[in-house]
Amino acid sequence: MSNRLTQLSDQLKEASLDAILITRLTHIRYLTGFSGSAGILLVTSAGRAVFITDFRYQEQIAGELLPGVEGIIEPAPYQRLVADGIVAPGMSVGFQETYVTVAALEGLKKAFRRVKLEKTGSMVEDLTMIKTDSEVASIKKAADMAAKVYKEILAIVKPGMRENEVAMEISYLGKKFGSEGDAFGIIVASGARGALPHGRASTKKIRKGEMVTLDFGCIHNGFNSDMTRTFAVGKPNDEARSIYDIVLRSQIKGVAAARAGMTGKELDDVCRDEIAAAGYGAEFGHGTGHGLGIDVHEGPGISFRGEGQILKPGMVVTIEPGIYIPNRCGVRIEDDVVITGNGCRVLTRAPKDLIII
Ligand SMILES: [Mn+2]
Repeated sequence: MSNRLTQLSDQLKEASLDAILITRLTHIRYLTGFSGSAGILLVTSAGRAVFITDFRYQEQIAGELLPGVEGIIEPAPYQRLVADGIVAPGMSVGFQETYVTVAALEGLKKAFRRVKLEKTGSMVEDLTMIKTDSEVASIKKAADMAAKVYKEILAIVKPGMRENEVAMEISYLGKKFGSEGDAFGIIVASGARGALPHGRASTKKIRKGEMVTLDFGCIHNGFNSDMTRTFAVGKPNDEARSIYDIVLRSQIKGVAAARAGMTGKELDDVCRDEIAAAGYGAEFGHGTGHGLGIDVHEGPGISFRGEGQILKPGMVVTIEPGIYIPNRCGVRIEDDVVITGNGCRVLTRAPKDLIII
């Protein structure tokens, strides 16, 4: 049985639960190795891990499931757990209320009669937040792929190209360099669209003199990277250049400050204070960053709400301040970093000084 499953069983005992039902696919992959897109996992406090999926994955589970995980092919997984006596009346079984739909919960209640269903909060997330060295290595690999994509894309973007054409090139290059796919919908926001923090690539053409913000990530072993860079196509105007310098200073300060023991809010303050001091506090309306791993957005939150989120060694977080001027332009710079014993190590190895192509 893997270390993670053992830790989860221990947490179940602490929470006085007999088992936990895991339905979030990224968590299932994390705990079992299964990379397919359907299945449920039941982990018991006694250390049993039962994964149930359907016929389509019969061959796949033989190759993928980690040692100690039992694989079952069954179209009615909840009924099967009851029929096999793995879930029985009187047991308390946890479920992931953040990801279970109302309809799924109703089905679960019907199948698990006289079973006490309990919410589990962030039980699995608390495990995934602290990365092992090999998990950090996977994120680093995904970050290296993204950095390589960025280097190549700078030679491809030309005035007149559409944002979604740039997004397609990013996606293609990522896969060429070994990525399992796009970590999320690629953001390409040029000119005035740069003021949209999550401006998905559109059909807008990139024009000379505009700033372009790219936000994308690669995937390795199910672990994501997430990077943002803003560059200029031809000489940018003074305003764009000036907010670039402020965001860069803020981002560099954040990376220099990040360390174990500080809260997400304290790290957010470091970046936010720099931008506010330059007079753009109101134009930085989002958090400074987020945890990163099997999900693109995980704990801890690096934001004004992150008071209770304490940074610990092994956490991987993003540091991504930005300034957005409505109808004119925007700049964001984002690195992935791993929190270490005495600071942090930057995983995103790509230039941050303003590049003008
Ligand atoms: Mn991000």
